[in-house]
Amino acid sequence: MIRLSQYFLPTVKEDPAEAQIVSHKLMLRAGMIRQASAGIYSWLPLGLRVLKKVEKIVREEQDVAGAQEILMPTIQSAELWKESGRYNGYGKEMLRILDRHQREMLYGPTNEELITDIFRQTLRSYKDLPKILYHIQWKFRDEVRPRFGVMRGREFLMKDSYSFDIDKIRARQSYNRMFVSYLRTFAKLGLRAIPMQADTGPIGGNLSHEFIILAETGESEVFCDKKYLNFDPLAEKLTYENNLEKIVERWTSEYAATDEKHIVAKEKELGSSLLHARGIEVGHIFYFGKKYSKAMGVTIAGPKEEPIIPEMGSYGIGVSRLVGAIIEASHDHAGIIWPDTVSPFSCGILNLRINDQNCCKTCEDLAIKLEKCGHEVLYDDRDETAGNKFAVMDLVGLPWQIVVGPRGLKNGVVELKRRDTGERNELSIDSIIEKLSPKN
Ligand code: 5CA
Repeated sequence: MIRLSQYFLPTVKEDPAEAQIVSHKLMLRAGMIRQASAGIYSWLPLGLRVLKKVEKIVREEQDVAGAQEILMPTIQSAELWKESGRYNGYGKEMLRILDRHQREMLYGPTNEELITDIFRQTLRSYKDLPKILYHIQWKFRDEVRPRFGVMRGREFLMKDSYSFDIDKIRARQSYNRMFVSYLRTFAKLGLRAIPMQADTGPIGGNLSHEFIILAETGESEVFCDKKYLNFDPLAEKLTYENNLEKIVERWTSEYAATDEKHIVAKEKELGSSLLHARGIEVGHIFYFGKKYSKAMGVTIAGPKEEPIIPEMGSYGIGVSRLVGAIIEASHDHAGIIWPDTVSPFSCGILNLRINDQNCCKTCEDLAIKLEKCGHEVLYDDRDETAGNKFAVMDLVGLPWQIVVGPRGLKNGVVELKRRDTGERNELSIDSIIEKLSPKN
C-alpha cells in the first residue's frame, strides 16, 4: 500500500498554461511528468507506474508473438549510418555528438543500422532465420515542433522490433505477425486502433501501416471507411494459430489512409461512408526488404551455400506517446479514467476521518485484504478535506475508489465507486473484497 501522505504526487489544481491538449494538462495536473526542457520530460512516480504498465503489455505481446527482447544502446556510432546512406539524409532531426576523440556519434532516432550490424556479425545461415528482435529504448529526434507533452517529445520511449527473413514471402509473414500483435496490444491497452496505409518517410520501403487512435486532438489527418468503427478486436480470435494473412486481409479490406497516402477518387466513391478525422499514431510497421541489408553488405548462406541477402521489416510502438493517447481516449471533466490494464493503482481508499480510529483501522485492514487478492492500493490518509480527496482521486483516475467515513461505518458499510461509470454502492467490507476479487 502506498500512503498518499508520504507519496511524491505533486498535483496541480489549475490547468497549466503551457499545455494545449487535455492529456498534457492532465498529466501535469496529476503529477505524472515534469518538463525538463522542450520535448524532454521527467517521469514522476505516478507517471512512471503507468509507463511501466504500458511497457509490460507491449513486452508480453511481443514475447507471445515470438519476438525476442534485446537492449541496444541509445548512443550510436555515425559510421553505421554512413554505410546505410542515412547519415546525411536524416538531417537536423538527428542529434549529433562528438566524443573526446572527435569521433562522430549520435543519439539514436531509430535502430535499423545497429540491428543490421548485430545481425551481420552474428548470423551466417538461412537456418538461423526467421528472427524478430526487439527492444524498448529511449530515442531522440530533434523535432521541429515538440508539443503536446509526451505525444510529440524530442526524447521518447519506443518499442522497436526488427524482422529478418530469407525471402519476400516469409518477410510478409513476419509483417503479418507484427500486424496482428499490434491489434492485440492496442486492444489490451483499452484502445481501438485502426491500421491505415501510410508513408514510409525516412525508414523507407513501400509497404507500411500506421496504427491510429481516432482523437480530435490527434496530429494526423486521416481518411477511412466508417465500417472501421464497428471493427472490434476483442470480439475476434486474434491468435497466432489462426491464419494471420486472413486477419490482416480483413483489417485492411476497407479504405483507410493517412494524409500522405489518401486517394481523393476513393473518398468520393465512399460518399457518406467516409470518415475524415484526426488521429494519434501509436504504432507504425514497415516492410523495406533489402534496403539496409544490401547497403550494409549482409549475406547469409542459403541451402546450396548460395548467398542470400535477408529481407527486413521494422515495427515501432510509441510507448511514452501511448500514455498520452490513452488519456486522450479516456477522461472526463474531473480527470483521467484509466483502463484497468494500465492504471497506476487498481484502487484508491479515501479515509474521510483520519483522526477516527475505526476509520483508520478499517482502511488499513481493507488495504491489506485487497493487496492479498492482487490489488495495488493508493491510500489517501492525508489531513485534507473530503472535497479535496474526492477531487484528487478523480483526477488520478483509478478504476475503483473506496470511501471510508464514520457515518457509513456506523452501519457497517463503506462506499465503492467505479471511476468510469460513476456507479456508487454502499457495501460491507466483505462484499467489497468479494466484488474486487480477481474471479469477478
Ligand atoms: N524504425 C521504425 C519502426 S521501429 C520507426 O522509427 N518508426 S516511427 O518513426 O514511425 O516511430 C515509431 C513510433 O514511435 C510512432 O508510431 C510513434 O508512435 C512513436 N513516435 C515517433 N516520433 C515520436 C515523438 N516525437 N514523440 C513520441 N512518440 C513518437
